[in-house]
Amino acid sequence: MRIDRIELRQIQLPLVHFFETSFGRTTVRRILLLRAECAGVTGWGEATCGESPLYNYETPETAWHILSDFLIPGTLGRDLAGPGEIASRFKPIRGHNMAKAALENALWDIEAQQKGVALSRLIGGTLKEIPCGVSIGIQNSVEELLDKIQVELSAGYQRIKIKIKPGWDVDVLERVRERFPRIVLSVDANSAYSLADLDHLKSFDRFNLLMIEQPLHWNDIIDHAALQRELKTAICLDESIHDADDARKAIEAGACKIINIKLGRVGGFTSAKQVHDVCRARHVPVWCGGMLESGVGRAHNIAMSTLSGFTLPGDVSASRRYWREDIIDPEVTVSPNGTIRVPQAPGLGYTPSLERIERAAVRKESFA
Ligand code: OSB
Ligand code: MG
Repeated sequence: MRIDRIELRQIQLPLVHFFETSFGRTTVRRILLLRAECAGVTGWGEATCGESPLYNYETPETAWHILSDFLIPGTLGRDLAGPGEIASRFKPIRGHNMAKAALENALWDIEAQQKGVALSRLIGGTLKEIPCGVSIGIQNSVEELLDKIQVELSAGYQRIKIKIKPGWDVDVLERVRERFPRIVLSVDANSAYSLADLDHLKSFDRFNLLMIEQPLHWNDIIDHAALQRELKTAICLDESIHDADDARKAIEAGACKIINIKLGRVGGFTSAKQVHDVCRARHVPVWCGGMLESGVGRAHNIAMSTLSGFTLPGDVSASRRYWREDIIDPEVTVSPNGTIRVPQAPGLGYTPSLERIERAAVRKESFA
């Protein structure tokens, strides 16, 4: 495989509803899209960075820099054995996994089209339909949160995850459990607590949560292991897991019982499959996390979610929850049972609309 041309675009897309976590509120997404050409076949990738370096240190601007100054020059015109070679070739570049994933995942899209198979099948996925949950941000009031949960349950979603932070946690959970005593419910703290909050976090056990996601420091494994020893509720790690080795160490240390796999955070499909395999061998369930992706990243997440270890509903949900109009055709829809049917056409199985992408673009550069 030899890549002839790569284009980077930064697009700006307003969310239909703001999304708030313990680290802040997002109203407009700025997303870096990568388009690669290989002998007439086009593949797409998305860098899933936040607008500010709060979830991790990457932003659309750091990804642009790493891609345009290092990853793209190291890729164009070279003979590559396949998309997996991107991961090994750029291993010496430390971190910047979301930039790496944008490039590698576009090459997987190309290879799937060249082989005439669905991307899900190319990466070894078997599920034809994936179970879906939703991630609901911090709201202006508990009433608004309860209304939103009701809307998503009525749409069929199989699991509700709510964002929490100190001051928006136990009182909110009391009200949620009072109204919805039996729903499958998770919380995500995005690192808003420390071990000093141990007794407070232990009090969450009474809410019968499926998991508590990333309660402690964004790079920590050790303190999470100490916390997991004290909690009945399963800890799920998100921010702390960057590759398969992190997953192995976290599981061996007892830092979590579940792992959230995000393609961007771990650097693309090659690394994500390795994380999946480490977890599967140790009987640790995984699920696919989201980063408020556009349709391109969402399509990659759907393919990822078809691997057999993805036994829990992911944060992969319908396009309309995020965008007035998504940038792919058709948009992603969710069935009344809270599932997404996995496309079987070659490649992504969704077609990015170059016209809508160009309309949303605020920056563009081509490399050949
Ligand atoms: O921690 O899972 C997270 C969004 C932005 C940054 C971090 C996270 C999230 C989500 C949203 O939870 C999931 C989605 O709906 O895409
Ligand atoms: Mg998370």
